[in-house]
Amino acid sequence: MMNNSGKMWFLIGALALALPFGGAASYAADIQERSIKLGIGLAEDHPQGMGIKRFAEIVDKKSGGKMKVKNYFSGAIGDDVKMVSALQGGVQEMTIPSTAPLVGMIKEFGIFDLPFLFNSEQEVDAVLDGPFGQKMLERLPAKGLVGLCYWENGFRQLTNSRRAVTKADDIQGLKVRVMQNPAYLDVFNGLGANAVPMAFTELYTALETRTVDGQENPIPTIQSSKFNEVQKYLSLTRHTYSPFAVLVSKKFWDKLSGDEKKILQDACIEGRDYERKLARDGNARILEELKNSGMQVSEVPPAELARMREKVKPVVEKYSKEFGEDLYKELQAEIAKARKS
Ligand code: KDG
Repeated sequence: MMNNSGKMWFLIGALALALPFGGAASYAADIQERSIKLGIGLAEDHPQGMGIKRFAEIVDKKSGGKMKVKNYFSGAIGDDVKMVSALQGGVQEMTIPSTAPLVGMIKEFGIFDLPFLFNSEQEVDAVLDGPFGQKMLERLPAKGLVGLCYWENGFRQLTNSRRAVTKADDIQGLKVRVMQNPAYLDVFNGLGANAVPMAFTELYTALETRTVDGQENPIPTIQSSKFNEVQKYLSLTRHTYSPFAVLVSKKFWDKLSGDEKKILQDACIEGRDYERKLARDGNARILEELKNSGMQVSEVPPAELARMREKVKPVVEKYSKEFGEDLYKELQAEIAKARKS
């Protein structure tokens, strides 16, 4: 039978072992066996795919192996809209959609879909990880969801199979797939395209069969979804920054202890920093690989980007009113603050 001093050294030993990995010991013992179904629409080799693998490792380590995250990639358990409603129904625990499809539930999230808002990732991080981004996440519990933090989808670029787009007018008449989101529809119709709303899981086939001429997504998605196989032209428009929202089912969240919630919250932040770095470090390399794979990559001159901005001004005015002038002004103020810093 171990005497007291023996017990004391055993405890210190256990703590010393656990602490470097931010192990379970650092999260008191209020952790139960949990299985967490996490589904995404993107592929395993996308920064988001690699991010959720890292997220699962972190949760496993911090919970001493009790909280198990089971990952599903490439829309295996549904598209964004389907998975979000699965969370609301409590039949799935987590998903990480772009914020764009969330506007069907909370229209104010559309504020992130307005074009040409951000000039840099630094501005994005300051706004999303700051009070404005947090305030937006606080709108989710009323819809049966809990938003932990934002990961990076990225600045969106236009691709198509018909012609190089180097001028604003080159977009005229192109049939372009957009996310199921009214602002994206109006923006691309405003640019002269024929915008077609469609779930991400249907996009590759629609491009391959030429049901649509083009689409717009960040560079890591163009590669991991192999759009270069069915799209010849890539134009670096950076027209909209698209965030991912890391979501948890509120039905599941409300069952968790404070320690379990903290594990998921901390893992979201660590996973975020890992995923953003992967996405940003990868952009230049992937662009070279897309060029080498036969894609014709075009820069769009600042004067032509300014013409595109001008063309979508009425759309920005319409939606800034719809989402709320105060909210829009607050966002502009946060961006201006970040731009100065
Ligand atoms: O499920 C994948 C989507 O979340 C993400 O790729 C969204 O950017 C997106 C798109 O174009 O649908």
